Amino acid sequence: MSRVVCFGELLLRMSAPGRELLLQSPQLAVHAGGAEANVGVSLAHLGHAVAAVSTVPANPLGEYAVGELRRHGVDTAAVRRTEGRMGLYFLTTGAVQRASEVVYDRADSAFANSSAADYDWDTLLTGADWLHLSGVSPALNPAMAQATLAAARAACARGVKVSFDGNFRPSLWARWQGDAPGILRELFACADLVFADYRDIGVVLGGEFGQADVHERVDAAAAQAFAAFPRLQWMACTQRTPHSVDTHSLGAMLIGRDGTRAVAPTREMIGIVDRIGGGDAFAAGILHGMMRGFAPDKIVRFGLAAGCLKHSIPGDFNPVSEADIMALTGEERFDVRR
Ligand code: KDG
Repeated sequence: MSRVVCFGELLLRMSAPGRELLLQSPQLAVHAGGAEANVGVSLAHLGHAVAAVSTVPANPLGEYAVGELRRHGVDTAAVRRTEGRMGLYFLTTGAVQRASEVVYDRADSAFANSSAADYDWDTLLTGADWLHLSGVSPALNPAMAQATLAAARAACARGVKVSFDGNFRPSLWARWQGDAPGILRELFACADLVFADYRDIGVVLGGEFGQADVHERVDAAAAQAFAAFPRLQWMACTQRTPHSVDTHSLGAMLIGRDGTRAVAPTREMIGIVDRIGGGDAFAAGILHGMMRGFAPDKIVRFGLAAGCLKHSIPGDFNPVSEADIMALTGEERFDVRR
């Protein structure tokens, strides 16, 4: 069992029922989420000691989100309560001829209004093996960019490994015209493991990776990332090819600075129920495989199976066990309707 600290915003997801348009009928389903929290919940179900570091409003919405994390085994003692509002997002699930849509309503949330001075990393990182961060928090505003950098630097300085999921959200960066490449570069520089594909590396380092086969583009991006960031040891990513609104194929790669190159066979996913949080479930699966000392091939197959399993579960969380995921690692076709 490892000790993992996840720093990021807890959000509430408000989704239209089934395939309805948003507010087509006066009902919304509520789920707790947030990219880093999703990773934390998965890791807690996989047997790790996970602590969430965040800020929520001192009101029933904030308490609901914290309660959901606690219910899934995450330590929430370091979640601050302040004045302010809860970050929300509204989801309309896609259907034939219509893509899914996310509307953020999170500006000026209690978390977004917190700052580096609110988090004492000396205490928060005591005993931690890993700190997990994502590109969502620094995209919120300049203070959160600094707070995320402070967390990453504190972990680096204390020998705590940093896992960073690029999670590039152009709409959030655009709101304050933040220097996404500059800030993400500083975060990548602190990371031991990044979840990023060639498009993310293109944002961070500039440059194109041509029209080559997707695996070759990832190889080229990884080579560039390892050259630019001496601390970085691992880069992991999925490759998704959509076929329809509820069918796609998903593959994954794990590349190491030491020349390791593990590719998980592509899975055909049929009857997708909910793909939000699939990337977070993948990230948790990769982290779990690393913490358990699996061989690289097994790590990437496990990560991909974890991500695929999430597609069968409504909500942002993937509350499944190692055995649930292991049961899928041999399957290349994953029909969630079975
Ligand atoms: O990765 C899933 C997240 O997208 C979801 O939980 C909400 O954190 C979120 C975000 O910023 O979109």
